[in-house]
Amino acid sequence: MDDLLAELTAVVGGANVLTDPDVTGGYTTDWTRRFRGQARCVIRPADTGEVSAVMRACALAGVPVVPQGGNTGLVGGGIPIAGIPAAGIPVAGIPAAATSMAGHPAAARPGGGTGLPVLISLRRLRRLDPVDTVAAQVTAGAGVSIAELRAHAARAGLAYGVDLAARDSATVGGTIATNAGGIQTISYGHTRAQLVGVEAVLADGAVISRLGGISSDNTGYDLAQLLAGSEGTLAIITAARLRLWRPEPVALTLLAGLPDVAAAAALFAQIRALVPGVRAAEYFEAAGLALVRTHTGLPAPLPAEHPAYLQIDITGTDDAVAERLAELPVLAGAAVAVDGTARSALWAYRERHTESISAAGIPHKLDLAFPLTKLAGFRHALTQVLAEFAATGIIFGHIGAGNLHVNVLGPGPDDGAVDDAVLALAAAHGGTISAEHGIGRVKAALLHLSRAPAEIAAMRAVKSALDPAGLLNPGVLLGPAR
Ligand code: FAD
Ligand code: 2HG
Ligand code: ZN
Repeated sequence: MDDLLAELTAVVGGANVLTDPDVTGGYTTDWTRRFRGQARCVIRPADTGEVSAVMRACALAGVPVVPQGGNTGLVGGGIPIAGIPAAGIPVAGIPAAATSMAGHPAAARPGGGTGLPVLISLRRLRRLDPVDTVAAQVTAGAGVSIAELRAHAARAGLAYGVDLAARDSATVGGTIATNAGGIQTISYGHTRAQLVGVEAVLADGAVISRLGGISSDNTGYDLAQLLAGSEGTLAIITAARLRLWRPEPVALTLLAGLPDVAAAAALFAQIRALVPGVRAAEYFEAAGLALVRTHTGLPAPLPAEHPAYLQIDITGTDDAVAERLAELPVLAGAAVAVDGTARSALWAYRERHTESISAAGIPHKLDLAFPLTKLAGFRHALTQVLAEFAATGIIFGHIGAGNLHVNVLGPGPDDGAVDDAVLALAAAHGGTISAEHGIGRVKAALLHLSRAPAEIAAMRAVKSALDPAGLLNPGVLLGPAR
């Protein structure tokens, strides 16, 4: 056993230092199976003190650290790479030397420590304090899942603003690190909008803590906001003070069949103008619905088939909402669900897209957003680009937030050409290359498509200030200097 391993074992106990590849494989392969890495070991600390001691030991040894929560991330950000990514990420079935990061240029990086990284799993940080119903806040450990957090808030009559299909595994820490969005962002915003404060461990092991719950706190830089979307590159989040909401219940869910994304965006705008409480607005297409039905055995949601679908959750009283929606003839053939069971049944068509796509192959996942007026132009051009790669596109997303998740099946997992082409197309159409999943390792070399050189330089300066040796999640977010 090397010195570092011995020291880490002394901190977390032998049972929480994992080295057996059969066990660590679940941590070093990502959810999509597209990215695979290698760790010196997986460390499972139980509390903030242990995380701090682990970071101190790794910093002294100059060994990089990859933080991981539920491992549901979709951009290779929580997967340790063999050494620094000089040879890129080994992808499914392909030796590291034969490939680079999803086909992008290998990301050489200054700093980053030496040797295989330590993967630090935060899942055991399971603190969950009683809900403060007056302030509508709660403190949760980084390892608490979003489903557990939502259930805890619901028992106190409140709601957590972020919800996503990965809710059973995705963690508080991981969703802050990626600034996760999900199905309710048009009502409550991304994860950063839920943050009152965080507790985190810096690269040298120092702990910063702001869990006091003072919502009027104007004392300088907001470090919690800095960590939202930092993807494990600036600090390890150990707990968070989170805002909760007193929501009006959803009155109905409707699913309408439409000719295309332009019609879906237009109908969303019409409904939003008619009824104040649009909680969620989601989009999917015939190809995705077909995969979901094949994978799940679900029946067709509507009597007729359509090229595109818009799904909407609306709050308010049933009668008032129904009266207003009756003004829209396009909704005549829509499915409407009012009770919880029927609503969940309708939501399954949208929520089961990700697993159904993975059942069909290893997808290239691209996660874009546009101003609503630009969605149709991009969608039209995308068909042409995908045809050039003989690829199948499964397109769906949180249309209310201008988001389209483009999943591409066909090209091999190591072939990044289609990724590059779709991301460049998105940028050319005024879109962003990440709506909610983040940049991770797979898009690090392409950050310039969405961020100006001065912005990237400012981000690098922040990174260098907080992590001068480049030990935290090397290769993620800030790719090679250009
Ligand atoms: P991980 O995957 O473990 O890590 C993600 C990133 O955060 C990595 O860079 C990692 O290093 C870093 N990290 C993790 N924990 C910490 C910590 N404590 N401190 C510092 N850094 C940390 N995303 C959305 O935004 N919206 C969706 O609707 C959505 N739906 C999904 C549905 C499915 C079925 C799946 C599989 C994924 C979905 N995702 C969605 C993506 C994913 O769930 C989110 O990115 C989520 O935030 C990841 O959380 P995690 O705990 O699994 O983090
Ligand atoms: C969703 O909105 C998730 O369902 C996953 O963000 C998207 O699988 C995807 O590409
Ligand atoms: Zn999403």
